[in-house]
Amino acid sequence: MRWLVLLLLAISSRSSAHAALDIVVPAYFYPSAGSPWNAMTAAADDVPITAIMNPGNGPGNNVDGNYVAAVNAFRAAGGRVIGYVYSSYGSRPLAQVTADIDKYSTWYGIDGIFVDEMSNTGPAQKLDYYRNIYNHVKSIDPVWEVMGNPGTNTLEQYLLWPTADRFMVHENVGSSYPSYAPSAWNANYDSQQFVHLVHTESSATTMEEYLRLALTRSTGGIYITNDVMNNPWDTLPSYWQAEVDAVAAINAALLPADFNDNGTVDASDLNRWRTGFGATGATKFQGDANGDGVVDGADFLQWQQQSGQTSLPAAASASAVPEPTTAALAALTALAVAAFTSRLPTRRTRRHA
Ligand SMILES: [Ca+2]
Ligand SMILES: [Ca+2]
Ligand SMILES: [Ca+2]
Repeated sequence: MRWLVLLLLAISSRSSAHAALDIVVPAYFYPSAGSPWNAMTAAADDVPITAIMNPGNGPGNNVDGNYVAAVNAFRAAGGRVIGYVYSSYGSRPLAQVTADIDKYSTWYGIDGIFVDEMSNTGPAQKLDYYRNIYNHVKSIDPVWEVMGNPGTNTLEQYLLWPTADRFMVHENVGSSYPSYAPSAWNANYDSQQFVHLVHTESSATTMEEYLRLALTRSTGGIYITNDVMNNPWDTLPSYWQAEVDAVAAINAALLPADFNDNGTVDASDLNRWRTGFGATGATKFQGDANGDGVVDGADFLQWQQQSGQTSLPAAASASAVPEPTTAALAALTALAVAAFTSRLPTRRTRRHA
């Protein structure tokens, strides 16, 4: 009867565990009075925002009190800040990169490091170079994030080595975004590990379409701006508030049982739950819908309740994974229930051991 208890518990303790979209802002603007840092701070309790601070093509020569104040206010409001360093595609001396990282660590209370100009090819020495940067950041604080920016698709080895926690795999003009195709391997990982930047997109309507499109493209981090080259990152977009509101609306509609974050709850999500069944310390990507870190029957129940639902308007979901037939879904459900119930005794034994 324990399975029944588990299911009843699941019904009573349903909560949301969204892999929410995170707005990743290259915040390459000085925090003077009335700067865009204020608008970011005002939005930081509405949506997840990661701001990349960049005082002077890196941390600059001295700690800057205006940056301290802006960063602290933004983080107090819920925002996250990572510090910009450049790597010249692996040719900048490693000691210079780590010295910049150490300055951020000494001068500012932040959440990690953004490594710009990341190479996206071999040989292994390149991967080692970036792994050394990664290890240096983690030696300062294991919870500090490393975001790498190849600016375009990259090799899976960069993720596996590892060289970064998140990868910026699109940085280009708005007109190129519809035809962009992420590397196929991205879909095998948590969408939160990938970030897309789009600049030179003048239309707020198109911006909203691209946000929904991004959801179907294995990305959890996004930023769209109407600012243009040569520096599209020294202002916030004129439609900033509309972008914040649109991301907040998308996040509110995200389905906890959409384990692969493609906007639709279907058989592919159930497969992910089956693979992850029994896992602890698990993420949504592994099948944990209710955010308790365990993949179990409670999460299956959420999948069942949300099956067939989509978090995307019709236009954007048209390109999503095809719907499985009802019969296929029923068969998968039966398999899943069998897997679930047959493994319960093991779990019960473990609990009493
Ligand atoms: Ca500009
Ligand atoms: Ca899905
Ligand atoms: Ca769970």
